[in-house]
Amino acid sequence: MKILFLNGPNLNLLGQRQPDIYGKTTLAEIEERVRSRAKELGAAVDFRQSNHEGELVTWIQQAKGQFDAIVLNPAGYTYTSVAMRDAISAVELPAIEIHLSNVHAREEFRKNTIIAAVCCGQISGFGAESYILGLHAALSIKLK
Ligand code: CA2
Repeated sequence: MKILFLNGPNLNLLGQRQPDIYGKTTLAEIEERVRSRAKELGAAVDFRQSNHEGELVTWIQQAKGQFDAIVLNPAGYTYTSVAMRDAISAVELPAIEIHLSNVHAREEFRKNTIIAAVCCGQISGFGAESYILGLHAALSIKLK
């Protein structure tokens, strides 16, 4: 079981700015936690971050045949990227949308994800643990 983790714009800043909203854990530390749990569960993970929409779209397209599922935190692109949404639809792999913060308890615009409709489900509000829950969700979908 191979799972692709994708992270959208500004998530490279995690742990350095706005710790009140996004926590003190860096993206590298989250990756380490995901890798460790995945190893225990017998899964392989690839963990990537980009600030560029096109690069994220290309990675989604290339996932076909390479990965069994995609777990993604689209960050700011959650609300704007028709291109990412179309790529997820086209690639026909199970995808899970994750967020560190509870996007439903914040500004109104953060409730309007355009990515969630092409995903199996959404995990939001558990901080770094959202990534581990995303890993579990991806594994449970494939075992169905
Ligand atoms: O809660 C999440 O995971 C978000 O996807 C994070 C996005 C935000 O636009 C979404 O509504 C919810 C923002 C990512 C920016 O990350 C930063 C990290 C540290 C400092 C500044 C931004």
